[in-house]
Amino acid sequence: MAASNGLGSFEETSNDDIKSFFDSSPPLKDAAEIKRKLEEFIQKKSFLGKVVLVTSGGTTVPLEQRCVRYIDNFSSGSRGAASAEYFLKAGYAVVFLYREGTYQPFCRSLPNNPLLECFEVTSESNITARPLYEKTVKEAISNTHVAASNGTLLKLPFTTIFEYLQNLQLISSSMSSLGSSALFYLAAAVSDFYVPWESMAVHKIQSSSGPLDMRLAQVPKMLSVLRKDWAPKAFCISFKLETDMKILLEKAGTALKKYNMDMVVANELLTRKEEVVVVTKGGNIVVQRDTTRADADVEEPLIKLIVDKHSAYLS
Ligand code: PAZ
Repeated sequence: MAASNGLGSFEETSNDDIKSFFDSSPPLKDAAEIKRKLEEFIQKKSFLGKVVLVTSGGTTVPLEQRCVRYIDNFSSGSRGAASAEYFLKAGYAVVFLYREGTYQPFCRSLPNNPLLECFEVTSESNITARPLYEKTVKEAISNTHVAASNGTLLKLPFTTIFEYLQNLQLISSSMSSLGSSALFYLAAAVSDFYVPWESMAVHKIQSSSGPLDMRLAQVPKMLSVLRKDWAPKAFCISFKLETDMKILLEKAGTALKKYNMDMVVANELLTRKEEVVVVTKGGNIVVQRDTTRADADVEEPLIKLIVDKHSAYLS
């Protein structure tokens, strides 16, 4: 399945396409509660400064309404989690819209099962971090606590393409009140194709019916409506992932113009942790990881660049 911020190829998406996508989607669970949390978060933050939406991880496309099988989009969530950390350090409030089960801010260097691997029972009433993980665990706990007590990190999970886009719409319209202080950093890998809910099998598809022949519809291009209607004044950054370097910059450049983005971050699958190219109307900027430091992330210079550009945009 192709992945490209819901961009796919570059045909126009009409408001009718968008409306019919949302009308036919299964209702978002807890939508009222998500809206309430967002409003509380944004109202508080709007007095203090800048708010960024970081999207992270891949969306699934269910094949059955009572879903047993689905198509997935590649993304570990490492980019989004690392970026959220650097935005928090730069003083932003962060709405972190993430795929359930993917990397989380401040916990990227912990093993998958931190409780069992990082801690040991030292006496009947004591559990302590094992020496190997002590520093990482301390940092993870204190950074998470700082974000929680400052109220600067709001985490919202998604799994399916329907949940992702419904959340994106809710968050964008809540953030539109922030005007140009709002930053959209759309690093999630979003399905380009999906099975519309009303034409989806209800129950598990049976192999006894023979080979599976399935037609996928195109996901409407939400970036254009986000830019035009949902958050017209915000600073918008989308991502472009390709595996063929020859087409990467051209596709990123097309997305920049077509969706009127402020930046498109272009990355190639195998080198994405080392280097990205930030495509802007003023030219391309290559951003690389500091290779003299083993634990340096490419997100560190990337977020610094974005924070500077967003400040310039605000002033
Ligand atoms: O999540 P991760 O760190 O494994 O990978 C990040 C990424 C490649 C998914 C992201 O940088 C990206 O390019 N997202 C947009 C993908 C796309 O839809 O083109």
